[in-house]
Amino acid sequence: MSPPTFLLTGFEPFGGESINPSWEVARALEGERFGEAVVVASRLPCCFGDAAARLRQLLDELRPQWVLALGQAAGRADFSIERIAINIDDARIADNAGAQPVDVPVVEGGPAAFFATLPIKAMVAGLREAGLPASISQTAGTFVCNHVFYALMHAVQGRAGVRGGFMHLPLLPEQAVRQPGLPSMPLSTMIDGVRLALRVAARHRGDDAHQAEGQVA
Ligand code: PCA
Repeated sequence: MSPPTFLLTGFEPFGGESINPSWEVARALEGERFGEAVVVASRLPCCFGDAAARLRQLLDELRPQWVLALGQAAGRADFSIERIAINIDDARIADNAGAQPVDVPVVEGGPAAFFATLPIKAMVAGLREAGLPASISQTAGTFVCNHVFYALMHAVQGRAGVRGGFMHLPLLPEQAVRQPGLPSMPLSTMIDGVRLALRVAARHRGDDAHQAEGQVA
């Protein structure tokens, strides 16, 4: 029997950038093993529709047991683990194919939202214990990252034992140097943190950790 798969996706660059930390991290972890689990990395286009279609194809081909999608979030300063995917595309900028949907559902007729099913609080706790800054985010935005996160959670609902989630990463220093004031994190730190988060997720059994990670508006 083939080993259980941990699918790790990243995105191609977008918004005028020439690099996207999410793909740099994913490809660095390709082939790593956590106990039984082996990481398969894949790069998604930053395009509404195509990104979700590619992800669904990967889910059908690989039948992964865990899925973590990664994305870049300029302005975020830590490992930002998303709690909730919402059924809306509302693009402030065009995607890489020039599409800019406004108030279009990701899945026509789908539920308003899905929660991540990876142990997100245990992942945050594990990162902090290792001295890496991490938090739960209550919104993945309404661009292609949320689109993929929603498509993922919609696709794996009802697939027994499959756990999915999304993590946003800060800019790389080489990106932030052109955008003064925005936080950044070195690639090696991002790789260490995502590796740790995958290990926590692959080992976790039972309910997620119980600790407050909410926000007061
Ligand atoms: N970040 C974008 C899309 C691709 C990416 O890496 C987002 O947050 O929606």
